[in-house]
Amino acid sequence: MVLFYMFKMRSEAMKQMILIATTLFSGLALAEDCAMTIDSTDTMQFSTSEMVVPASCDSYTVTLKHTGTLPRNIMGHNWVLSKTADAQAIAGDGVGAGLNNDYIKPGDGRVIAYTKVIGGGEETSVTFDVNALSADESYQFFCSFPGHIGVMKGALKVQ
Ligand SMILES: [Cu+2]
Repeated sequence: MVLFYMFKMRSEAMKQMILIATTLFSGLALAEDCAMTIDSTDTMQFSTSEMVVPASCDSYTVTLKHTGTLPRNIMGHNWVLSKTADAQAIAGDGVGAGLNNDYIKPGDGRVIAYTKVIGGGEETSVTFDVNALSADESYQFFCSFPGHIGVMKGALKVQ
């Protein structure tokens, strides 16, 4: 009888533990879905050319890492989000704005979100409102460091 009790208690405890583990894991998975990390390199590359933002997220956080070693004034990168149709013009105006403005024209209303420009070994992040985006619109993410948008760009979808 005592043995049976012990067994029963152990299996109850095990059930509790599994329940807690499952709850923790699903909480983590939800948080992961509304955030993403993207790497950038000394060879002027982003680690992905497509990003998908779940429409179920209220906000979405992009963390940009620079895995290289070159300084931000030589091989700096940022992560900028806009409608695809606006990207080239934003990058063009960004050249004139300079590094002090992270190569983004101050107050540029076409920019949906952007990070500061970082150099090798650094990381930064930006959080934006997903409700302001539309699943029907074509969005592009890119780096506005002069000359980088040619290769450092990709599509961002909301779905
Ligand atoms: Cu860049």
